[in-house]
Amino acid sequence: MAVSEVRSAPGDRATHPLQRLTAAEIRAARELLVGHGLVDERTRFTYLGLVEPEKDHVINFRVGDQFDRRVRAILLDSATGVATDVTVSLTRGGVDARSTLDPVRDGQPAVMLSDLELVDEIVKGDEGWRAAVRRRGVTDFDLVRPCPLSAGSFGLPGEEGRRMLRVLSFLQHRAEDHPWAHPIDGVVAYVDLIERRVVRLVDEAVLPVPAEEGNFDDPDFVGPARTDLRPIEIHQPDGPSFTVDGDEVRWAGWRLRVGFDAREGLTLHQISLHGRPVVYRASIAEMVVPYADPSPARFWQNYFDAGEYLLGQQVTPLTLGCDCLGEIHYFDAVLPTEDGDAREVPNAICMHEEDVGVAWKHTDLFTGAAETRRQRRLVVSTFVAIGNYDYGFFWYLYLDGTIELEIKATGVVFTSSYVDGSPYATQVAPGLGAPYHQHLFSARLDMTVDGTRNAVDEVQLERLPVGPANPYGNAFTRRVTRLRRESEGARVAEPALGRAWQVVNPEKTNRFGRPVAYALVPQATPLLAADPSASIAGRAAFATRHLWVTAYDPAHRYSAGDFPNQHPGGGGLPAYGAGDRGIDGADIVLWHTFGMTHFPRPEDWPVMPVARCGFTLQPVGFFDRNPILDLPRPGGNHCEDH
Ligand SMILES: [Cu+2]
Repeated sequence: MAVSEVRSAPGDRATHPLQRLTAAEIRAARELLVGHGLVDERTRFTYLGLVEPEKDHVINFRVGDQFDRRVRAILLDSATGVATDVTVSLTRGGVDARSTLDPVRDGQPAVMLSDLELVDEIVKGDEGWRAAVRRRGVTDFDLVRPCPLSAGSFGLPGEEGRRMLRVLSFLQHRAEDHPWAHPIDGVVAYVDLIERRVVRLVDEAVLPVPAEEGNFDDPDFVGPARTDLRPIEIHQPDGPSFTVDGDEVRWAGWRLRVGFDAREGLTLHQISLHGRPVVYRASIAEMVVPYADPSPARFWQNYFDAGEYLLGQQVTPLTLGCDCLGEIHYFDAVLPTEDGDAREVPNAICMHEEDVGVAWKHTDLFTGAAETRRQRRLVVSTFVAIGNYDYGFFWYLYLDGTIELEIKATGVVFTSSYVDGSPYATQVAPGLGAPYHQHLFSARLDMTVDGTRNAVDEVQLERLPVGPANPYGNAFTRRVTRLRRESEGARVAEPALGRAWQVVNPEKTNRFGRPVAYALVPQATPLLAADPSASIAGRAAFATRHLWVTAYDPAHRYSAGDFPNQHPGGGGLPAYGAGDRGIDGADIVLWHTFGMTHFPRPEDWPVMPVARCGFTLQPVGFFDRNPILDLPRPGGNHCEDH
């Protein structure tokens, strides 16, 4: 294979195979697609991203080695609705793969940012919708905010093969009034985005539009700011302890690469500690927000925020002193536009180190020793704003080898009119409801614990029965079960037994002759609540198990499949595991479902205090002893004599 400079980007050539796409490369990809007759003025880029080279190639990469820069683009013909999935090589200037989506079998490309304007135009031009909204006392349509909501797949008559959205609308009292306070409930427009018309109007219960405003950013609404909080300032007089070279970060023995994708948002790559690999690639591969209310106006509400709304495209710039405190390093994000151009989001990723209290401590009864060491973590974070909600993705690397992902959910809850006694919503303001829902995330953890040959042991508490070997009934032990095939790798957490999953390397042992391991410790939060027969149970099958383990396949990237938008179901997990491949001593990927089942509280209105969920990866016999004995005694003001 001939390898040359990246076309139209000389001097801007990537120096690592996982380096994030530059604006020049995105534009070069567009030119290449135009040159091959795949793009014209009707074409919309619903996705464009780096195709990562083979894992072996990346792991064995040495500075100066040549590599192929490849890009995947999902193109939509806005006039016909025909979608094309193309992979091109910027290096070789050729089209490597190209296929047309079958909208019935394959699903639809993601919802686009421009669909917000499109649905506004379509519903406001529809006489039926205007009449239904008027019946609810709304006459100034300029103050109505229709929302482009993903349609799902329910086998409803006339919907097959259409590219659709369902539209619920909200009212503003004026331009700066937050519309979420005023849902225009009972009216749903089912919109065909290609024919650009309302194909069906649900005009159900006529409910009053809640009137009370919820303007958390208006001093007149919230009252004067409190004055009892004195400043907290973070100083690192000698600067932070990390170094950054392009996308590569080193901190306290850790080394990793930061990535950013239009769909997954923040990704971490080649995470290693003291030169020993732990995770090859970590990302949020999917997330879904299913709602509980079976009423005609909202039974269909299930949003795949990654696969349908593209987490990365919704990233927001971060501000020093507000979003991030201390000595910050920012990474900008470069994203494709719908025209195939590039746009930059400044300060999209924030990185800093944090003191997080005591790392270890002991005051000894006999020796009089009194020792304390302090813990720190490296924080790599990003925030996305998807309609009403905001999500923060916070990856933490700790000195002791722990890796943690914490998701912070905030923003504004989705709202409805509140009907007294509703079993599906909380009243948060007069006549205003916040419907029950779940936020279910799927982390894809491509593990490389001391190498690519890994296996998974399920470990949990086992109580032992009273008997000759346990006469006093106190005995308990640790049960270890090796998961040998993909069918055995689909597991549910068992919090009462402390069930966790250890990724072991059977070829690498610690000083006790035991395989080194990293454990996935789940929070064991509720799984998908919908009935197994529900449409969403097939479309978000990943959310019916806390753990899936699959044999590595570079094409297996997304927990609900490549195109969850309007997909009929069965994509992603468990289809990836249908071959029931061996996972014992193989290159494996862990997929972990976690999240929040949200029964909103009155305190979640009008803007929701951050709610958290996540998981940890913890070394288990990866080291031979406490790996942070070498932390220095704290200096400065921390630990003075009393
Ligand atoms: Cu919520």
